[in-house]
Amino acid sequence: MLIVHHLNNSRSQRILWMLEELGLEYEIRTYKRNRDMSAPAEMKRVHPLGKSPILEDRKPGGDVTVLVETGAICEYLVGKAGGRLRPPDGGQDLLFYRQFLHSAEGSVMPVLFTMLVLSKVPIVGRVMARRVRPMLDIHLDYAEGELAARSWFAGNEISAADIMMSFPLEAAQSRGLVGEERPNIKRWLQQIHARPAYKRALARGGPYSFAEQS
Ligand SMILES: N[C@@H](CCC(=O)N[C@@H](CS)C(=O)NCC(=O)O)C(=O)O
Repeated sequence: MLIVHHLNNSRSQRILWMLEELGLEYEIRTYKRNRDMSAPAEMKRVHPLGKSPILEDRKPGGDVTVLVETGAICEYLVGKAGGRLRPPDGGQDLLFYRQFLHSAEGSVMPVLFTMLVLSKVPIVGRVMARRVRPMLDIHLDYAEGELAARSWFAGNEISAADIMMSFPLEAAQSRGLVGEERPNIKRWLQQIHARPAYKRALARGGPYSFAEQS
């Protein structure tokens, strides 16, 4: 049995979407962010990091696997589903897949998170956030160019790389950073939001403010 420990308005939304795309059965344990946006202490009872997402895989014999890191969880689920949502071996699509699967959390999210934290600090923080903005623009412009070349991040089929990239690009859009100058990111966001599996994940996970603007 798969159990997703799901924090509202968080990265775990991607795991719900991934599970819906794969048609795997799962249960959700829902947690609500504290006023300062941190995760509640109960999440630390499941894993010492206490961050979202956490996936538990409770095996029939009683063994339990506990996984953290969205990308690692996505790869685990791809493996469980016999390689679905992953391009075939040997081609360029698989290289794109690995690159975007990792760059979502490894490159784009750190810059976005830095901007978010700085923008909450009056005066000096906002000035610093404006300095970080060009670093984010590099990533957004790159994503725009890649999505101009093909329908999805790793070729002409959706993959787990798209699911990973959804959170940073939705967060960028909700901050007004995906305007008319980035039509391909806009089109891609509309594509993901139109998917039945994405909608099912939203219905099961509860309110998710980043999905509202495409
Ligand atoms: N790189 C990690 C980041 C995990 C993470 O920071 N999750 C956020 C939710 S979006 C969280 O739990 N924040 C609350 C906290 O740190 O207390 C992943 O992708 O799983």
